[in-house]
Amino acid sequence: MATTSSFIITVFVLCSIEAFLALPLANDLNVVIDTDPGADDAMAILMMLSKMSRANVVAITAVTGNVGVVNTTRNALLTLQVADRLDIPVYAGSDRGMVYKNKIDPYFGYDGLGDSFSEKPYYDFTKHEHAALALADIVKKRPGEITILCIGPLTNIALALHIYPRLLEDVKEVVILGGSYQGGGGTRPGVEFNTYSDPEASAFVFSKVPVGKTVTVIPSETSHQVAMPLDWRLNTLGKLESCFIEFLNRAEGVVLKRARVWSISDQVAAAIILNPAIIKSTKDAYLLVETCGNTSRGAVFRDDRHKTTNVRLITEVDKEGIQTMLLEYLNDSPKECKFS
Ligand SMILES: [Ca+2]
Repeated sequence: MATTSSFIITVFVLCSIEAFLALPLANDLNVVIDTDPGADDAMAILMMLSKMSRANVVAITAVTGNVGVVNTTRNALLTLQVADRLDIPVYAGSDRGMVYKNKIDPYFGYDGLGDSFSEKPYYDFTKHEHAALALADIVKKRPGEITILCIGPLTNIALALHIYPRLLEDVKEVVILGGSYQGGGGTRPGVEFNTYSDPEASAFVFSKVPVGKTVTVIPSETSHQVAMPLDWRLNTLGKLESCFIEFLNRAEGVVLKRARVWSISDQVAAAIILNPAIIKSTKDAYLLVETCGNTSRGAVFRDDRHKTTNVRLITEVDKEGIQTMLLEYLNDSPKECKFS
């Protein structure tokens, strides 16, 4: 009898373990990527779409940033094509900032992907829902389930907040690549590119974070800490036999020719979502965004006297951990390279 009971218990335990292991891990991380590709965005998107990834990418919403929204939308589609994931819906968003027209920066080339791809997937801008509407709709239908990865200016997020004011209450998490909190900047002294591109949008989003909740922010000081040797990008990561890398080597071509170190940013935001264990330190803070001023427009200020906090700043990440992730995630691409 004791043997029979032990057998039943053993079978029960094994079944429970098997059921636990069989849990659909992909479904615990449902992500909308709001993005302005941009070669660094393309790399972040491919990390999210790698077979190594635990994320289920629900949609991509494109915004004007690195280049205009016509290019960022088509670049998002081309990136999905490379990953063989054109099943993921793409929505084009704003072609300008909340108040002013963005200043485009051809850092990654005039088309955002090194001006090196002859074909890009077709997108009919007249037939698709606006990105802000799509964002509001997705979050509204799945309260508490959606993580938004924001790796461009926050125009679409601010517009979605206007349409659906409960957006930040109903998301699971928002991860924002943007701002600098110690004068780091990059675009101007103390001013980071994404907040510089649409300061009114960033100011609005930070001001609407519900009390008791925070959004996660990777400031430029943190991504600057993990800049990598150019030789590592060219001769280690760049030599992987992977369609992702073949695509990214061309997309980053303009930058890699002139760079002294390999700067990464959007990739850090993707990495902390995929593997939070690489976060080494954080600081809760209350952030404000300057929307005026000849030199300070787009600067972010930390208000230490404020009684509540609105952001969780990621202040340090594991550089070697990110290098390992880049090598593993970007090596895991489809066999057929679908770009020309
Ligand atoms: Ca970006």
